[in-house]
Amino acid sequence: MQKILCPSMMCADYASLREEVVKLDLAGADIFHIDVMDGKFVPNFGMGLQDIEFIRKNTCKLVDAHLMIEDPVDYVELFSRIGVDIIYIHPEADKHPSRTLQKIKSLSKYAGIAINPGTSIETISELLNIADYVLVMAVNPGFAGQKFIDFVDRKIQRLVKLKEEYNYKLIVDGAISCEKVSTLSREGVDGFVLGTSSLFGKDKSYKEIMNYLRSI
Ligand code: S6P
Ligand code: MG
Repeated sequence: MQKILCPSMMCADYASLREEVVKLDLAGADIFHIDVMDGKFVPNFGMGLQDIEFIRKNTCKLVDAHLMIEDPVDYVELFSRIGVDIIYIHPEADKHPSRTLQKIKSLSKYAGIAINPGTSIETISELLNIADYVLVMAVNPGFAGQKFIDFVDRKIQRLVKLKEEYNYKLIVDGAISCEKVSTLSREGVDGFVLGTSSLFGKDKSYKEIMNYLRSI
């Protein structure tokens, strides 16, 4: 199975963002992952609309927006307008997540749910009926460079099984090392958000790292 590799752009070097996007694109990135935070749903801020527009202009690959914001329904049109292809919302941050997912689909975008380590499958299972992508958080959202929370493994295994019934792509976000890519892809996870644990700030080029990740 071909792995879906998603560089986390908040970990990129902003001093040379255009070169970063081009290098990642040529290295084989599948989806540019953009973390959007409002300082309320998570205790951090980032990334902005200008960042997204800039990245969108410099690649033809898919771009996602991981909305770590409260009441995402108010903003999905805006993110759709600036050219994002996949919009992830946190059901924990939305009073009517199924309505928001339907709205994303009505804008001809892929609808995704991002679920926190402390969120159980039971509380979001109905949303699997309409989600194109499920983003499992292996860290509490808000920051790069954290440790993988081991109890999430069980939830990942259960979500792998449920894919057959609901037909979504399963992506894991947070503390994804090369070892995690290897074990989780063997278990049936489709894709990975790559940040400081595997891709950025290393001695090897993006191409070498992504080629290696595809080979394992
Ligand atoms: C976390 C965010 C993630 C991080 C990514 C960083 O709030 O949603 O997308 O950017 O996890 O990767 P790493 O390897 O530094 O944890
Ligand atoms: Mg993310």
